[in-house]
Amino acid sequence: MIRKCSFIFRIDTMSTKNRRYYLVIAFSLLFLSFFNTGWCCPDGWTAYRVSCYHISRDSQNWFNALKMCEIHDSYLVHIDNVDENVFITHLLQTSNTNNTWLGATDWTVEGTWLWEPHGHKMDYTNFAPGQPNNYHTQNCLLMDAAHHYQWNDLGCLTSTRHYICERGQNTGFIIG
Ligand SMILES: [Ca+2]
Ligand SMILES: [Ca+2]
Repeated sequence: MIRKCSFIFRIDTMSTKNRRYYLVIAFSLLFLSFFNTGWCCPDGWTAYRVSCYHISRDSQNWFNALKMCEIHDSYLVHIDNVDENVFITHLLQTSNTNNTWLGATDWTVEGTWLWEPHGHKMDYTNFAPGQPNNYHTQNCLLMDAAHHYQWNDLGCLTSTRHYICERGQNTGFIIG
């Protein structure tokens, strides 16, 4: 279910000049809500900056996690900067989730990590000391409490973990 957002304007009590002024503001806000940040996430998703995040209740291998996020109109989470990394860490801690798949692999070139599924360059990293180590061929990315919520590479198919899906805000924005 999509959360509904509403606001009230009492334009009937305004002068013509003020009415015009407030209508310009209202339409500007409406425009920004569609093309910028928006204000709402669907039920069960947590808003942070321009995105909504959902921690899975199930555990899957990395590929199934990627697919499940796609089915739900989202993608396996990308962490683009330290602020988002702190937010995701806090999300895990407050939900008592020990670890989560992140949406990156070095499947194409060993040691070159990209955000999937479109292969976006990884500008920010937070690997734990000694990781990634590609132990017995590890090509998928995990954030893990056992590594103080830093990142570790893990086998994509041989491990099942919780996962976080990310989607942009605005989807399903309704005024009423
Ligand atoms: Ca690897
Ligand atoms: Ca590893």
